[in-house]
Amino acid sequence: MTEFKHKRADFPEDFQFGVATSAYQIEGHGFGGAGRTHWDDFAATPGNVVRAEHGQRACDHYHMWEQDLDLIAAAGFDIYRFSASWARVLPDGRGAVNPQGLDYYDRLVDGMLDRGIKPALTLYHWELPSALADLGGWRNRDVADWFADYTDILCRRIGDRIWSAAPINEPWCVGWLSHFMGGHAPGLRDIRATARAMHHIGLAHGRATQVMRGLGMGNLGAVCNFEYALPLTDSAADRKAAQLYDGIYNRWFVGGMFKGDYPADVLEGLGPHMPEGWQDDMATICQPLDWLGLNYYTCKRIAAEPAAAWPHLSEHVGDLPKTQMGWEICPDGLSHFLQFVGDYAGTLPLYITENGMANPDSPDQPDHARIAYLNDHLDAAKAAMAKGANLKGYIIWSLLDNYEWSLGYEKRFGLVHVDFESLQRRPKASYQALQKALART
Ligand code: GCO
Repeated sequence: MTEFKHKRADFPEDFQFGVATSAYQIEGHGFGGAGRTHWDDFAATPGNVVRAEHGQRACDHYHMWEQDLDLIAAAGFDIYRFSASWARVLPDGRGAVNPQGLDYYDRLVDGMLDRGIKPALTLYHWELPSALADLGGWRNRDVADWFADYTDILCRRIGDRIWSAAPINEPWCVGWLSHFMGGHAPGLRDIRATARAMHHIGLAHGRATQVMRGLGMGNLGAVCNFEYALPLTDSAADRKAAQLYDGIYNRWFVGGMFKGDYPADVLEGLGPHMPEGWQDDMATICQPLDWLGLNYYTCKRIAAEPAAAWPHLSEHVGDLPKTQMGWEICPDGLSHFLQFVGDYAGTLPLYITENGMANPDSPDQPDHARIAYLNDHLDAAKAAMAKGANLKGYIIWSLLDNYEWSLGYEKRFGLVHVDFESLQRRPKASYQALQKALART
């Protein structure tokens, strides 16, 4: 497939398109006085990251940002969803500010506005300052205050020009993937740490939201990731296991943030490990929000494992065609979640804040698979809109090939190819197809 089936004109007038990136994955953390992060520590530990790759140089967006913003503008995107690095602003996570860091985000935001691009800020996309990790990181309740202070310092500088803001990207990854599964920094496999992190993330979200409201910022939301949980077989046990997986992955954070309540099935397992008095925090976690962002990539097949420890389940991959990540391509899940989140977000505007695929792209090979993937997911989005989902925008992960965390630089998610030796950027066929589809006629 070489063309997009969908055109801008096929969507409502106020529907917007965008691209997303994150700080540690593209900026080059070795530049500009940024402090050490727990991702630098995680990557420096054998076995955590493919080839021990890290984000010290990444795409060198720190120096090449003008060129990258030009690419966003030239494609016709309305929104750029970017993140700021806590350790670039506050190298030790609190205390001394790095003025170069604030200057950098200031330039970046002005650069977006100069090009007619709306800045959609995420405050935390996973690079916790190492100095805070030393103090327990997300396990320490104080993280909510540290995060509120960082939010205040950054947003006093750039908040007046931000179009939208969300505190924490993909709470499930920050909590469960990083503290229960050990797949992301800090690489823990510990249920007590998990329960605490999963609660303190919500608290930090709530506190940061209060700070931004206090500064007069509007259009504040949350960005959660959702994975479509399907039972491996039709047995009652597998169906129950899939439901619990759904609770942990898809219902815990929106439950806290939109209802001030955690799902009972998940509390059965996490409850005994929660910090004392957690119930008193629910009002802070549940702040009024202006929108909900959904990051969606794939489905998972879940089987019951009665002999294993809670949550007594195992994860499997089914037979659908797969991306370079080995993730099944399952657009049905996207329509499902666009309906499902209505139970939490009501009639608030929804944004797909991430969707996209990794593909083994080379500059001379058109990425037709990505065009098909995006087309199919836009089909699913439109189906949900036809059923009433209040979807207002579609943001693609990602602008550039970048640092795919524990999988290093091998998995290419970009609309633009990056040669990690020369750092040369080359728009892929998907970029060109989107440029045509987004043109205002
Ligand atoms: C995410 C992430 C990105 C990943 C992408 C692909 O929010 O999950 O924001 O950092 O690179 O999802 O795995």
